[in-house]
Amino acid sequence: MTKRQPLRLHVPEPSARPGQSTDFSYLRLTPAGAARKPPVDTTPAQTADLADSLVRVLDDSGRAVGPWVPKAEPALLIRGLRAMMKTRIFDARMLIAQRQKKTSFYMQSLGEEAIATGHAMALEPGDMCFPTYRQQGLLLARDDVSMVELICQLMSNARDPLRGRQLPVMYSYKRAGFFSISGNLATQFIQAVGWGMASAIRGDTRIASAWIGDGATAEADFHTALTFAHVYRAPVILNVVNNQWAISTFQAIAGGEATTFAQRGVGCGIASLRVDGNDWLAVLAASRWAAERARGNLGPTLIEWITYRAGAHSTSDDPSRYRPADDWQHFPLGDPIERLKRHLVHIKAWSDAQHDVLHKELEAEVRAAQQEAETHGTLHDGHIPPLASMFEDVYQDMPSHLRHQLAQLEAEHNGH
Ligand SMILES: Cc1ncc(C[n+]2csc(CCOP(=O)(O)OP(=O)(O)O)c2C)c(N)n1
Ligand SMILES: [Mg+2]
Repeated sequence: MTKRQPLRLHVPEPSARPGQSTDFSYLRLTPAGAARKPPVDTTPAQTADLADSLVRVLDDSGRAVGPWVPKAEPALLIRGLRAMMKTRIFDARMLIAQRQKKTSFYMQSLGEEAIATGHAMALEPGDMCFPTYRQQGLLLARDDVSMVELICQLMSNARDPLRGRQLPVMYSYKRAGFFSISGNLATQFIQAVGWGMASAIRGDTRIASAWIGDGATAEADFHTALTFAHVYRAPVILNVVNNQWAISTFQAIAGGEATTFAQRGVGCGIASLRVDGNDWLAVLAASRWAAERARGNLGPTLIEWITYRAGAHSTSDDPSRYRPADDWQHFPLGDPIERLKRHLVHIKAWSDAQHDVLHKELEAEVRAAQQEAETHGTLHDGHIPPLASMFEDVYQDMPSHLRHQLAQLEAEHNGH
């Protein structure tokens, strides 16, 4: 009998653990300007090379190069810079608020701010995003929702618009095209495709934008969404934010090793791009390209955004336990804020002095919003919505058993 070697499985590992240094060559980067830009009516199969390379506009010196340079006035770029800085400052303050027990939980988008803020500026009012918990930049890039309202939810106070029924960071703003965040990962993808299909069935003109993380692509919902989006050419943008980590799990465990998440799209017959997510200009250009395809009945587009989750997964996580502490400093795609700033300085539309002034202005704006929100209470001081509010918003007409329980509650309270 031939002696065969025993079978074994391959278990992917990150290239470094705490105390070591990450070898980022696994990212297989291509230079800025190298990726071609196909016409919006390209066939999905013809995007195969773009699902493997990397769409980048900004080079290391801050120049915008290549076919993907978007048409954008400096004023729009400054709006983008402002939105990213505002998001970062907002996150930093809310992280401190959590440490002060003013809110129970927080999730930052540190290092990933370009993706949501750039994407927001490629969409139109009425389009619907189905975000995960790391796309607060979609809201902060536009002024439809005030920071005061967001902070009231974070602090679970008397003005919390969702009255304590969601995790603090899981906003819901239909009026701002921001679908209620669900903690059940990947549901966003099927919901977005369904919403986009409904928009087309009604003969509407609004498109959907779906959001998922690298880790959550391992969920079945991701694949189901791709099938429906492909079959019906649903007017949807399928965003995969590959920030290298899913809590303590490296992206290779979800299937990113030696292939890309963008290639999943091509395999399903969906036009797909792999894009530098820390390059605000590339984010704007790729998002516009995908939005134009969706709006023109040319079908869905999957975009894999390459970025790095610079902060902890959430306030309940300690990344120093599972990855090198200085990883972000070495991430080859850098800091999205610094990169856009460098570009603006390069085209002489911005200066260090202006940057400092804007930073101070935004800090004051966020601080003032927090102070106003705190006048309605924080988690710490127990200014929560009234107990009886848990009976509201469930049924249009409260059924008798709930009316009875509400009466009981009120009787008990009056008795105390
Ligand atoms: C269906 C489901 N499985 C597991 C979880 C627990 N969970 C919450 S966040 C998270 C990691 C997600 O990582 P990724 O999709 O890469 O997104 P990121 O946090 O990096 O933005 C996990 C496993 C969940 N909320 N829902
Ligand atoms: Mg992730």
